[in-house]
Amino acid sequence: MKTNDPEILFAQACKGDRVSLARMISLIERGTDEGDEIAKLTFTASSHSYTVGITGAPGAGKSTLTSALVEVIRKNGQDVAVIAIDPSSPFSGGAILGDRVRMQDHALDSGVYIRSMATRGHLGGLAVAVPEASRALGAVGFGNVIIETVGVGQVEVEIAEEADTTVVVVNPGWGDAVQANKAGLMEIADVFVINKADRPGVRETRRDLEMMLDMTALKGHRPSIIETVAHEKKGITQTYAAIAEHRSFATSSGLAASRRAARLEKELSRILQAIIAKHVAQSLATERFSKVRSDMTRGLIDPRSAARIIVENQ
Ligand SMILES: Nc1nc2c(ncn2[C@@H]2O[C@H](COP(=O)(O)OP(=O)(O)OP(=O)(O)O)[C@@H](O)[C@H]2O)c(=O)[nH]1
Ligand SMILES: [Mg+2]
Repeated sequence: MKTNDPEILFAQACKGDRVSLARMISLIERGTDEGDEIAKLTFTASSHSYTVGITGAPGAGKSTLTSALVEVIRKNGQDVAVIAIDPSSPFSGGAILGDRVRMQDHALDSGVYIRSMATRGHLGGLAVAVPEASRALGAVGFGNVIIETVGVGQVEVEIAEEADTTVVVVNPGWGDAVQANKAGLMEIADVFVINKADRPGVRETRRDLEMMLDMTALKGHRPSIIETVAHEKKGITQTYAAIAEHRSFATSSGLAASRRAARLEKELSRILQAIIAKHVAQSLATERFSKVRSDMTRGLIDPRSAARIIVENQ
């Protein structure tokens, strides 16, 4: 029986029903009323999950690394969910198909859940839908949630930043660290991974990263720099250890709690902005302000005065 009832879906998903879980995330993604209800229902139950953001340039090896990390987490006896962001940008370049292939290793494992997400009309977009989905996954029992997003574009970088621990993946070679810096990834990294360390230029990249870290105002924790060859599963336990080390620092120093609070504030602001934007669009579509608008287009009043009249007459 197909149901969109939030309480039933949540209860079923808690019992391990993947179809219900998938539907919960889809409802959140689409921003339906049921999705809002699910976000509400799962909010308080989600507090025990830990989120790790994995970001970096397209093709840096994020999915390969994620898949290898999933294996390590499973060996430690923990459950893990992965959200792969499929941006509606030209950078997604077949990523999802690639991810499916790479993630196939885990397809039959009941302790792993892999899901891609895209913008599907959620009010507030992915920057709100992803944390809601992530909390829903936490609420149904996933202690770890990994969010993979390409480190290009403001929304994607913001999503990666809003994890408890953010891993930035770069590749060896001249300029990659500099590119990461330009994309705004330097400030958000808690752990750096130089993946494809089987290629030349690792030493130079490490040096560039160290130099940039020396110049960056640190948030009390200098990010470790780990070298990996993800497709050969080299350096993965070290990466996991660096994440765990940051996690214990963040937890004991209060950083995790303050970041979570800041994240919720941002989410609130995004939701409010989206509501207001929708309200504005609806209000402009009515006849009520047609005179103000025609006065403006005829040059009788300026846009700022027109805006003030509209705001004051809401
Ligand atoms: N030589 C080498 N190739 C690697 C390594 N890790 C991953 N690759 C390859 O790099 C390519 C891209 O890997 P992905 O894991 O799909 O990279 P991604 O960052 O998830 O890519 P997008 O999601 O499309 O941005 C694949 O062909 C991988 O097999 C590595 O350590 N060394
Ligand atoms: Mg990928």
